[in-house]
Amino acid sequence: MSATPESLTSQSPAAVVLRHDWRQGEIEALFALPFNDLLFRAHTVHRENFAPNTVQISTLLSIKTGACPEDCAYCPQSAHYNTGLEKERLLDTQTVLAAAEEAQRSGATRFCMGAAWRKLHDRDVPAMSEIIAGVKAMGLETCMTLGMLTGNQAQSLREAGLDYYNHNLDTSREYYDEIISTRTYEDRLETLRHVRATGMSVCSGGIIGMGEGRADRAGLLMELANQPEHPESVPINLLVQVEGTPLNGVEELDPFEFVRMIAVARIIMPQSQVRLSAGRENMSDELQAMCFFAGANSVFYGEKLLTTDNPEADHDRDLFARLGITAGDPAPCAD
Ligand code: SAM
Ligand code: DTB
Ligand code: SF4
Repeated sequence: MSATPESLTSQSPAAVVLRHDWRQGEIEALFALPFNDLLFRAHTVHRENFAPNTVQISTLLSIKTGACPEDCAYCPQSAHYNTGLEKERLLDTQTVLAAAEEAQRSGATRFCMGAAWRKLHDRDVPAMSEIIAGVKAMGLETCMTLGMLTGNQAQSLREAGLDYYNHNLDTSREYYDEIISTRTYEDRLETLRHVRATGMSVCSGGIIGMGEGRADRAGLLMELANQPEHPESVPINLLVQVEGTPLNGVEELDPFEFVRMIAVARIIMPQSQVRLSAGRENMSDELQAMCFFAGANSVFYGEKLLTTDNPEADHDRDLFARLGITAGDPAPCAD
């Protein structure tokens, strides 16, 4: 396969080939395209694979907040940094179910629950299973992010009804050590393999705007696309800078580079949901519209992410209306 961008994706939906052998240079060549060319290509791929005006909405809830033993340099929940965050114990099932009901009433179709844990402990599996079963019974899709999982734990969560497990690679292999020292890249890949082995859907992406270079952004996407199967959901987070974390004050990313990241993700993982994730609070409506054009078809919806702010639900409803976007499940087009 040549490294010229023209040869990288197929032209018609029937012939879409999901590649798992991307090379760094090919992905960097996509990033380097003139902006309009890149957007045109990404949007074409988007239309070939998804209804172009449908965006899936997920609502997040932090079910266990703060005091995390990991040292992720971006994270307000790490016990290594003083961010003034109020820690909370694991929420009880009824509190989580009440929040899920509220999310469903405001239109979310997936409920994502996050815990500030390095890894899931076996003692917490029954509580997680009870929560999953309760949320699932409401007719919502379920997603959890609880840190590292063993194979048996992944299987238990799957049996309880978990649809998605979120576990991010966060950045490129090369830049990773600048960001986290308490968990390896290989640890993350291992958890993803355990999740995949159960048949659950994988949600995995990363964060940009952490001072990394374009090669790292390309490297992250290459790792994601070169998994044996593409993650069904790929969250692209823009760093939310939080006072007290080591990354607070890092140079801000050029907004067009964020759009490029979405576009390249769309081209190389044509049938994955690409989620415009954290960081929307600092994005203009116009920038978000550009991300939807470039292939983003999922967002986090509701006033809060895990611990930081997200746009008001009313604002998002209004933005969707102005753009003619409908909230719904952008299942890959069959034809
Ligand atoms: N503790 C678990 C773990 O890290 O595996 C799950 C929760 S953790 C908060 C989930 C993800 O949130 C992280 O992998 C990271 O990608 C994202 N995240 C955390 N802090 C962020 C920030 N300040 N800006 C953008 N994304 C962030
Ligand atoms: C993901 O990729 N982004 C979400 C979700 N998965 C769990 C979390 C964003 C967290 C932003 C910082 C915070 O609110 O604490
Ligand atoms: Fe802990 Fe997850 Fe935050 Fe890392 S990202 S410090 S593992 S809560």
